[in-house]
Amino acid sequence: MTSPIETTADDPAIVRVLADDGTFAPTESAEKYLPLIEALSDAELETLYRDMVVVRAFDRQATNLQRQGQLALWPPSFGQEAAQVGSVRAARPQDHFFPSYREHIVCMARGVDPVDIIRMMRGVTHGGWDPAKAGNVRPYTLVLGAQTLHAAGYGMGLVFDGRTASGDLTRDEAVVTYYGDGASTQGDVHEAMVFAASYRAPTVFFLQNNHWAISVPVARQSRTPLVRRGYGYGIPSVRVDGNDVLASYAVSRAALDDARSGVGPQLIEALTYRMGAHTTSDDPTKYRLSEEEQEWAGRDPIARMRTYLTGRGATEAFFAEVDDEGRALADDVRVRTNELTDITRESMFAHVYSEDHPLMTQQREWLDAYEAAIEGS
Ligand SMILES: Cc1ncc(C[n+]2csc(CCOP(=O)(O)OP(=O)(O)O)c2C)c(N)n1
Ligand SMILES: [Mg+2]
Repeated sequence: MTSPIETTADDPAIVRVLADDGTFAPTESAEKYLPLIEALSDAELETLYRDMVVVRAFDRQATNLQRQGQLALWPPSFGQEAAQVGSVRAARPQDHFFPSYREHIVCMARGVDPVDIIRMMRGVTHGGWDPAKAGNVRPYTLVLGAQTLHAAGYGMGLVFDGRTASGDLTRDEAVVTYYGDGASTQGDVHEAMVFAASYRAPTVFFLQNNHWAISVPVARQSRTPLVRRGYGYGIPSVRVDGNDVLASYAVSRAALDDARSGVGPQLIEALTYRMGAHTTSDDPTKYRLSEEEQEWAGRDPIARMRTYLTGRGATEAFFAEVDDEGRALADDVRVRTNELTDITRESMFAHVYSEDHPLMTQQREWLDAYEAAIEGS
């Protein structure tokens, strides 16, 4: 069966800079972005690679910790590193992030302690982190698409408060929100796009099309390329190879700067692939073919960037140092996860209302009685 998702001449061609094998081969649609890539220093290019390697090591460690019973659940970012790293490194310090639940490197690159992500997936925190101390990254949202409304609203607030579109790129604020191909069907996302467009909110809708919404393939829930969902709202929309970190960086940089300059919201559809399971509760061998997985393994974002950097003269010593850094971070995360203490029983009630509340008192009493009954039985 052919895919029902047919592109037409009206659709933007995919922006790609690195071919699957890592050679520098920009597509025609990538040409206008090349100056942004040429402006990157060697150190900045190395950071893009380093981020991808480090988060993959972290992600593998977290998956193992779940398997060892240390975490309730883990949503892997395996395979989606380039889309995420490119976009977060394209942002400016004053920007704001409204992630979904898989954007581990977005959090880490902005200063979130990876153990704070672990804490959430272990179920030993009621919060997450303080966005003001963590690069303006808001906590994860597991309710599909809800974060896009928060991001649209935050962008509207920036407009109302005059914190954007002054013409100063170093100060004007912008917002990025991440969501998936499955979430793109959610009503919330469409409402967010209506409001963001109407108010010219400086919000970038970063859609990671990883081709699967748990066991549902993207082809089943859309008859058109997802990038077109932006057109109906008058939102400039672009399709990028999400496994190409340079392309992801460049389109994100341009979209964010357009957004903060007063153009209004932007949509980026990053074509990538969820190389692992949806979460540790999922078994993808039940619903997808290994041929497909193999095909995407050939487009691994890390291998691609490594080949590119090697061609530019990066040494084996550099790659070994980055691998060591990944291992050290994974070790540190394991040690600190094993040291985490369980949440106190009292904190279940303490953080619901700012003051004592009769409902909480009632529930605490109920639990006391229940536990006493169990002990007595
Ligand atoms: C409103 C809502 N409906 C359903 C779910 C259950 N659910 C969790 S993840 C998921 C699939 C999401 O797929 P996608 O948006 O493509 O993101 P991905 O997991 O692939 O990153 C579903 C249906 C949910 N969390 N929230
Ligand atoms: Mg998906």
